[in-house]
Amino acid sequence: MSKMKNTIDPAVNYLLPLAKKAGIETVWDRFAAMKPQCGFGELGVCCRICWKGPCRIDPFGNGPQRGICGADANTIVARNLVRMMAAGAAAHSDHGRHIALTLLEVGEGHAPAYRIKDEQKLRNIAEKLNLAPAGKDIRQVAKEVALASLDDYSRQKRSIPCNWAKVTLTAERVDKLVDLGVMPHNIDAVIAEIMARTHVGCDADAVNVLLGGLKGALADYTGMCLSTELSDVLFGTPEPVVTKANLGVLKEDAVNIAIHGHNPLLSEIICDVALKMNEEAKKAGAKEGINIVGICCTGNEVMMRRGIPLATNYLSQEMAIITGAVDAMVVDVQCIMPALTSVAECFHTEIITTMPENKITGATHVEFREDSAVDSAKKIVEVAIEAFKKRDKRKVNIPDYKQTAIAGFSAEAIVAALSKLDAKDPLKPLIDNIVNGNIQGIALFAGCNNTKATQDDNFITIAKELAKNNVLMLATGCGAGTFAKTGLMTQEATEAYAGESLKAVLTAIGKAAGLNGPLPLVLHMGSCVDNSRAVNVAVAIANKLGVDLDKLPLVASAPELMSEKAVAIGTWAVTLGIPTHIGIVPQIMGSSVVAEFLTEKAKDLLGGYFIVETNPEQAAAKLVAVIKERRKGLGI
Ligand code: NFS
Ligand code: SF4
Repeated sequence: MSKMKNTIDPAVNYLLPLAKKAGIETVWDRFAAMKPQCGFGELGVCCRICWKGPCRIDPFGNGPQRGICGADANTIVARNLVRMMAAGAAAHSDHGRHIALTLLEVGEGHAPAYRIKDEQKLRNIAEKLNLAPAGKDIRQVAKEVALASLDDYSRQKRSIPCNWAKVTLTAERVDKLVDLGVMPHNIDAVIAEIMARTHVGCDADAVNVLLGGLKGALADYTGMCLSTELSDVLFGTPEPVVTKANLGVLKEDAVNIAIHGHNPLLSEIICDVALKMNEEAKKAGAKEGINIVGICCTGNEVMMRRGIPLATNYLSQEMAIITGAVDAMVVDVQCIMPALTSVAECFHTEIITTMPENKITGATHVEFREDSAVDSAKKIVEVAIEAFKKRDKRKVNIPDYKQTAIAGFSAEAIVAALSKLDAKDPLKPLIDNIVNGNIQGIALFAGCNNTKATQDDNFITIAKELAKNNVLMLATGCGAGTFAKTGLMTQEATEAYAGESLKAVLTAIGKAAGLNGPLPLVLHMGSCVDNSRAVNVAVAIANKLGVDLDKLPLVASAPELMSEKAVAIGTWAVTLGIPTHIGIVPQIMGSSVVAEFLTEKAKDLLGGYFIVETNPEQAAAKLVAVIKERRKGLGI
């Protein structure tokens, strides 16, 4: 059997042999050392929920079929899975809570580093949340919106749905979710409920456990939705911006600061502060001053809002350090490999942790607090400049690979572009083109990279195939990183890969919007929490067509997913009625009940369902078939 390639990223392929020569271990070495991975774990049939265990179910039927307490494979698999959803929801919604609390501080006048950048958006949100903002002072509106968002973390009445879930979905979907008993009333309570019901000796009915998981996934949606929208209020709603992506964005003559993680509260301030500290960097010998680059979702956030170039996505984060040119890598929360500090030991690079609840042994910790954000940011930039002075020029190997990427397609930006074609009814041109078949459907690419797949390959293969089939594509998270690095977020990619009718529509919109050519082939919608932006667009289309989300020719794909957050996102997408492809075999196959529920029964119950397909060509074919089926259902 031929060995699977690690990656198709040329910058990574340039650096990997150098890492090997220098004896630096990377994620791919550790993956190889981990093989074969545990078969019980792969199937999800290993239980460590209590200390009578670990228990594992024999998938071949010869050994134990029940754990010591009597839990069977279905219970064990379901419990393991929904605990992942709870963790994903916790991660996203904790991020959301920080943003909402900061907005509250701004409203109360206590957070001098932050301000309301998009007042109109804040008022629109207040309107949506029925807070009657007209005539109110903007700080008062900020306070009320923040409190209404924080209510989604504290409401005790189970019969009242979360504000953000209720106001951002179609009415029909809200009713369905309430009827099914999966509408969250309180993000934190729902996460706690999942932990409680999966404690030893509680919920043992796999389908009931899964329904609890769906509620958790919707809590995840709620948290990310408020996180995205309130981030726009504080930092601005993204608009199209041209920038670059891949490791070639690092500069030999600059202090390179990589910002990595997820929460824009810190990275935004670092960007502001760095601009003012350019002279200090130059004094230290960096002719080009300070060069900020992004990694993972922090990278997406600052790319969307500021055009900061993206260095790389999840699986190649170590590679940024291996260039020898990163002076500081500043991390906050989520998707930060603990390996970074060991790689950094071989270089001068400072790994700077910033969150009290996210430290890494061997890193420098500079605590970040919203009330002293500017001081923390200054300290971080100073550490980077000091590190730059210690950089060993002989170890610098910046791969000469970077691509142009157009980012910044918030729902508002898409509507603004469309309104150039029809100012009164901006969605009309899009819907007309979906109805007449010029656009066959819409696909949202999301999620991570995973060592189990060749990095970036699934995304690119599927996207090129969908493009040929005239599918409009959106992307977030590390998937967006892939497309940015590979040049698919360009006008040239549209010319090269889009089917004729898709190309014509993208060209008409692009030209009307003053882009002097088509929109890019894949529209960059932002970080993973920004998946809610795609829901905004879908809900607007559904409402205009007078149908629910599960009727739209809309699909999602996370071809290289790995994180608990991605599991939560995929599950809410399904719960909202969206057929969702995953390209990695999920750790649920040890339970027929769970596998069947998620890939088949969910379709009757919710309209959405999971499609598991590891082969990208076949995945693309399946997604195209689903889109055709949905079109047929709509009679178009
Ligand atoms: Ni999403 Fe972003 Fe990337 Fe996956 Fe991690 S960075 S939040 S979880 S790996 S896409
Ligand atoms: Fe084993 Fe049951 Fe304990 Fe799980 S909860 S470890 S199946 S005894």
